[in-house]
Order: sequence, then structure tokens, then C-alpha cells
Amino acid sequence: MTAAAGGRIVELREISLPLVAPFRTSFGVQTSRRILLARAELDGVQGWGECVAGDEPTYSAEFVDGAALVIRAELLPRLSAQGAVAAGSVSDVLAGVKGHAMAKAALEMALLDAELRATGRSFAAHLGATRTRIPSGVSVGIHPTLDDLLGAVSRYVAEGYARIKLKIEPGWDLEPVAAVRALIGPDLPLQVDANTAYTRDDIDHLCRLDAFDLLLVEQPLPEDDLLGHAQLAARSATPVCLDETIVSVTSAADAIELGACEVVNIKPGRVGGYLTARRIHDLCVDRGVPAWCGGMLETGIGRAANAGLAALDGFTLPGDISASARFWERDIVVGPITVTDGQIAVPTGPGFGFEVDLDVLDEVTTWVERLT
Ligand code: NPG
Repeated sequence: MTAAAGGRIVELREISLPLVAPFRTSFGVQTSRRILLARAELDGVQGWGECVAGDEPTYSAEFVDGAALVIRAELLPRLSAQGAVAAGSVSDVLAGVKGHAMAKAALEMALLDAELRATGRSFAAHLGATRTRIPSGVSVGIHPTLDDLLGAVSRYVAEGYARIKLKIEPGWDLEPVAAVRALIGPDLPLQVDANTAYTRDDIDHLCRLDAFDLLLVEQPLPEDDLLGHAQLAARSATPVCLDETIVSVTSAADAIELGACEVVNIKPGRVGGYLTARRIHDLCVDRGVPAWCGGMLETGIGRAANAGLAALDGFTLPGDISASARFWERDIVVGPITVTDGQIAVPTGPGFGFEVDLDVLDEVTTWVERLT
């Protein structure tokens, strides 16, 4: 890919998609998602980017309306001032704007997709990734009752998922985890995710999760509590994984060095794009730290891209890359992502390897803004 062959962002669009079932985490319940998409063009070739910011700023500071605003008011003017921009230059061109990683990532993604399509290369090939299939993990929300949870987990096990992740929060942790471990037996990998719901006062309590042979406990404490995570990691047998804390290569390197992070969840949107995600992957390989690819309720666009990224060898644990049908009745891509024998096929088509279903896309679009 030549750096000079840059494209332009030509469209912003918001869609609204209902979830197949409510998804509850420690930071809220979702029943549908508003999703911001960016379209790029390069020599008549289209590329798409998906912004993973949620409807509300409850997972991180970013949210859909804020992302749309910062893209229009700050990011696009900086990109336009350059004329055409290569995806590899986006993070430098936008570095003067603090934060807004998810908004920046969506623009870089659209430009990268267009560039790769223009040269006929797949994202996985561009990365040098060789895996053709990746294991698929499923994330299971907090349920109203234990019976409901066990019913949901049983269905995912029957669908063949290679790993189960349970959302936890104070009051919904040891008991559901024990019940699910008893249901699935000792061999199916199980992990938990608290999305910052605990404090340092809960370290003794969190150590009781050691009884359940978990792959990891993800982001139990607030994102800025590196010391607390290091204290927990020193005490608990269950590896501590960070998600919300890891917003850059530097934050990942520091968290690893300080003993606060024994496993890294790599989410391209949270770190400012797929190119930075790749650098964090390389850091993890260099430090011998296991990594996996997180999910943010993406459509088939982001899901295909995550599958390409997760084809890299350093993603040693199953990612949160489940079937489109896990969240969506109808995805906006032709040929939604499916899970077979617990695995997802790494896309081989040009770019991120999805094909947008333009009819479905138009049906679910709430607004479109053409920029040329
Ligand atoms: O499979 O896409 C998926 C969802 C995985 O649980 C998941 N994501 O905290 O990691 C998380 C959580 C999330 C979803 C976070 C949406 C933010 C937004």
C-alpha cells in the first residue's frame, strides 16, 4: 500500500439497529444501537468505517452524538486540509485533537478499507496474518435470574462457542459464575468482565473468583486505577485483563510494566484505530502477554474487520467476535458473520472483506450527510 494513494471521507451516516435481546452490563442496558458510519472514496472505490461509540457516554467518554460533532467540527476539516489522506497518516494528522479515539478510528477505518479495496488486498493479508479461522467467544449479559442466565449460556454452548464471557457486577458475580461453571463443566473456557464496577475494597472478594478456573477477570476496577489492578494481580490467581484502561500503545506498555495487566483486550475503536491496535498486538507479542480482540456490538462491518485483526498470531485467546445473529436480527452486510464449530472464517475479500447490503442499510439509516 503506498502512502500517497490516499482517499477522502465523502459521507457520514447514522443507522439504528434493534438488538435481538436486551444486553445488560454493569454500565447499563441496551435494547438497540445507534451507529455512526463513515464512507470513504479512493479512485471511485468505496470504503466503510464503523464508529463503536455507544448511544451514551457510559462505557467511555465517547458517544454517538459527540463523535458526529467532533468529526464534523474538528476531524474532517483537518483531514480535508491535507487533500487526500492515506490511512497510515490519519493518526498523525489528527494527533492535535485530544481523545476521541473512536471517532478517529472510524475515519481511519474507512480510508484503510478503500485503500485495500483499491489494491485488491484483504486486511488480514495486509497485516501478514496467516490464520484462516479464529475461535469465537460470546459475551453474555447480566440476566434477571440465574435460570435465565443458564438458559442463555446453554443456547450459546449448543451453538458451539469456544469461550463464554460473563458480565458481572457487585451482587452478580460468585453465584452466577459458580452456576455457569457447574453447567458447562471444567473444560469450556470461561472469563468474566466487570466494566469497572468494583473498587480496591473488593480485592478480597474478587480473589474468590479463583475457585472457578477462569481465563481472566476483565477490568474489575476503574480505568485510571493502575495501582489497584496491580494490587489485585499480585493477590489473585486469576489473570487480570485490562480493557477500558488501554487507550494507546503507551498505556498498554505501562500497565504491563507496572504489573497491572496480565492479559490485554485489544479494541481497535478504543485505541484510535486498527493500525494502533496492530502495534499493541506487536507489543503484547514482544512482552509475552496474551491478547484477544474485544467487541463493541459491531455490525458485520466491524465484525469482519475484527476477524481480520484477530487472525494475527499474537491473539492467543478467543475474542469477543461472535456471529452477527448473536446481536442482530438482520445485519447490514451481505452474508453475515457466522460461527461454525466454534470458529469464524477470516474474511479473504478485498479491504475488510464485507459487502454492505445497501437496501438494508438504507432501511435502517436515520440520517445521511454527503460531504462532497
Ligand atoms: O461481542 O460485540 C460483542 C460484545 C462484547 O461484551 C462485549 N462488549 O465491555 O467489552 C465490553 C462490551 C461492550 C459492548 C463495551 C458495547 C462497550 C460497548
